[in-house]
Amino acid sequence: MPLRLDVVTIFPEYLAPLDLSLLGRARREGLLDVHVHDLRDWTHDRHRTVDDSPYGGGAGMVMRPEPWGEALDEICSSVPGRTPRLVVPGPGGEVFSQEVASRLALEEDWLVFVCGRYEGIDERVYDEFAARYPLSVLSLGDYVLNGGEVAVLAMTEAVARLLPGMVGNEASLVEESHTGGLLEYPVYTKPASWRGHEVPEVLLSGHHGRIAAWRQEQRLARTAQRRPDLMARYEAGSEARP
Ligand code: 6GU
Repeated sequence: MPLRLDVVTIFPEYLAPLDLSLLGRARREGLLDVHVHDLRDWTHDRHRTVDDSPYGGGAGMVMRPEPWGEALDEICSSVPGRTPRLVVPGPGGEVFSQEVASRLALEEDWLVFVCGRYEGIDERVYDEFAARYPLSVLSLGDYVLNGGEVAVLAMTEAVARLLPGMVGNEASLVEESHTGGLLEYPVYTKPASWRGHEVPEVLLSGHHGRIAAWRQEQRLARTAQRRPDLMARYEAGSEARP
């Protein structure tokens, strides 16, 4: 069964890249079944209004609950016998990591992405649907985007490449899983000398043991330099392991 993805947004054209490249291939190969919906299709006024000013005052606009309620009622009940997980992208969520991506790819068969805009969606929409469906709030990291659409693109790409049956992913995923929480080593190809920059000698040596040791050193040095947070976790982990 393909992984079904529904995306509800007021900017369906933002999701056009879902047809491209890796994601497009996953769709063509029948591993992904993507449905993008315009939230305004569930409004009933001539201006197709989806937002209003916040109760209690304050800046900006809040998405009204009624269009979300009708859209999610219809979409979430559209496949008889199946229940989706709702995914709400937002800076206030659990951080989306490789582990979360892997869990979604391996354990879920239907995700409904709820893309908020403006200052957010009326909280009662979450109260209503969290009581009826599993729901995850997921953040890309500690910065603020204008809406969930770009986050959906990032998350769906991270998930799609992990789907069982995605051709070409077997070898590269095994390699990735072997990096054990460290950053990747640097890679080089021909020519051996370019603009005065040389490929490290060890890589030309043909000595597989020395090459593997050099790559591991590079991983450790890079991780310590760029991601001290990952390095601390790696060191804690290697102490815990015998
Ligand atoms: Cl998932 N959504 C929005 N709106 N901003 C974000 C984010 C998500 N992740 C980081 N910033």
